[in-house]
Amino acid sequence: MRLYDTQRSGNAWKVRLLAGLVGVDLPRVTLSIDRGDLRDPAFLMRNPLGMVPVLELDDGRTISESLAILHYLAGGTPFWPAQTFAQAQVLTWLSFEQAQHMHPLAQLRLHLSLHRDRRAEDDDMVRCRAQALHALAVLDGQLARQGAHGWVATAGRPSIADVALYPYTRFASMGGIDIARFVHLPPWLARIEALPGYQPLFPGRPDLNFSTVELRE
Ligand SMILES: N[C@@H](CCC(=O)N[C@@H](CS)C(=O)NCC(=O)O)C(=O)O
Repeated sequence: MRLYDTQRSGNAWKVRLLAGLVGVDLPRVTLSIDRGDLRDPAFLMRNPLGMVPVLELDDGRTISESLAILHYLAGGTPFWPAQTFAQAQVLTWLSFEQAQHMHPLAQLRLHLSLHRDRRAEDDDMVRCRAQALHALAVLDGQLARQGAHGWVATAGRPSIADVALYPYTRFASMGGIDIARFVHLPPWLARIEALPGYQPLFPGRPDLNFSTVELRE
């Protein structure tokens, strides 16, 4: 099994994070968007959408979309609960992540920190900021309901909902959002970072979680 990713992809970070938490060794094939690797015909055979992450199984079959990969890797582990009701709760928050959370936070990080091709005052960035603040407020409210040491979907223990929501919440400051304005988010991020097997964005380098440059291979 191997993971196609890019160095700074938050969606691929979800997968590497879960692999670390469940103790799965996941070799990486790290591609570069700037080099055009995601438009390469060989990569498009693996994922016609031209996006990472992609998980390639040993028999050559592939799974794309971060949440589908998380579901695949979490099967049989506590990160995918056994009870149907708890599974439904997890799916609710995974759906929230894709529909409301990831996109505005990713756009802010991409344009204000990585590409630096927009100003915070630009209309689309103002819109993304409002959407991101709303999503973070919803997440903060959910964590408040789950109690002081609770997790997003399953109060008693972390699930793939926590894993999926972690990277782009962690990146919020790169989009100009001060996470400290939300009472419950910083301790939840710290709880995830204290889990055995936690993986930073760059292996062994938690100081590079907010890196704006690709490291040379
Ligand atoms: N819904 C997808 C989104 C994946 C996604 O946006 N991947 C980005 C990297 S984080 C990508 O591959 N972008 C390619 C491009 O911008 O050309 C998921 O959750 O996996």
